[in-house]
Amino acid sequence: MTDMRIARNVRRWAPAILLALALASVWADAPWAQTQGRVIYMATIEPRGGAQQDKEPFPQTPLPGGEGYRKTPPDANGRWEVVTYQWSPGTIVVREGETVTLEIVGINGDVHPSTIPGLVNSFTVKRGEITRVTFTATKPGLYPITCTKHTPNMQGTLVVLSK
Ligand SMILES: [Cu+2]
Repeated sequence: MTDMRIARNVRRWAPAILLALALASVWADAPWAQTQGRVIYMATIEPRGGAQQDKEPFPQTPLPGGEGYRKTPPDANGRWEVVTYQWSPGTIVVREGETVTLEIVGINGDVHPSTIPGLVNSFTVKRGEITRVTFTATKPGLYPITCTKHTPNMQGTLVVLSK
């Protein structure tokens, strides 16, 4: 090949190659490229409550240990609060043999190191990010979806229905 012919070939194919690269990068970021099977959308949430000390005295009974519950005594204005962390939804249902992707967005709590024993070894959900967990539910039963930081109660239930 002469230099002229090489130059002509580059000019001929460059637009098609650039277009293919652009499409590949778009497809790689698309949600359907990163999920398999049915997608179940979840979030980490933080229900919060509280009251004024003069209307509703601060309950002195301690909550169970771990980071799953937090109760703050009355502040300078007499307001006390209680918070916890949860999966939303707390119960998800899949069929035996079904492949699903949990797409979890971190809303509350900076980080949630988590596991679904027997199905998913470990995954981490961070605030402001999406975590996708794909698995095939091979065996019917009830599986806890456990955050190992917000113990004892940040635990959901995965129900695998038998065929
Ligand atoms: Cu957590």
